[in-house]
Amino acid sequence: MSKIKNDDVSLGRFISLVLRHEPSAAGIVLDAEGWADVDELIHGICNTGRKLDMETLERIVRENNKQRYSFNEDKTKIRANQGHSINVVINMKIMSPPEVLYHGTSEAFIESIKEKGISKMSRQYVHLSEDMDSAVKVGSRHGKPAVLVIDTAKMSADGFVFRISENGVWQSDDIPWKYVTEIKYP
Ligand code: HQG
Repeated sequence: MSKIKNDDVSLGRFISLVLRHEPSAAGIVLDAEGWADVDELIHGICNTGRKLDMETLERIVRENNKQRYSFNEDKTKIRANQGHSINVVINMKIMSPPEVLYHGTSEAFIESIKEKGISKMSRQYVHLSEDMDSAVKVGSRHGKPAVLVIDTAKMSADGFVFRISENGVWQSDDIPWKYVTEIKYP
């Protein structure tokens, strides 16, 4: 695979911001299912002083390390696969999860999580991964990482529903502490 360019990474971050949290940063609006018009997105991003054309956007979508974005079939629309804080409906598949899933967080948040459970905070769902490494990476974004193991089998038995995004990130409603075990990350 070709090496991902620095510019693509920084453009990708901005595209995530626009498609998940703040479409107005590129002067655009999303439809109810989170889709942006591709021409509008490209023009909007160029208007911020950044350089973006269709070829670059296609490369960013194709090579993104977490496959964060999807085009519609004729590539006239684009959206983020998950991670939204704004009120759009992505319609992710409801699926039965593995016996356990992992949530990466910061050690600094543990006391509060013990008290209140794992909360969605500003996003639509709590994000969970199938492997511990991803959880460590996600947690490291917030400081010294802590990994929480979620007893998804018990949650499912208790009626909780789990969704999985197009790019394989599990999504849950708020998780009470009784389903959680902390792994101290060295
Ligand atoms: C924590 C990345 C205090 C929660 C990743 C997390 C992910 C609490 C932080 C995606 C709490 C919210 C999402 C409570 C939860 N008290 N803190 N009661 N409940 N928290 O960024 O999961 O690379 O909104 O543990 O892959 O870190 O951007 O969520 O630490 O899927 O594509 O509050 O972001 O994806 O932080 O990350 P975030 P997250 P991308």
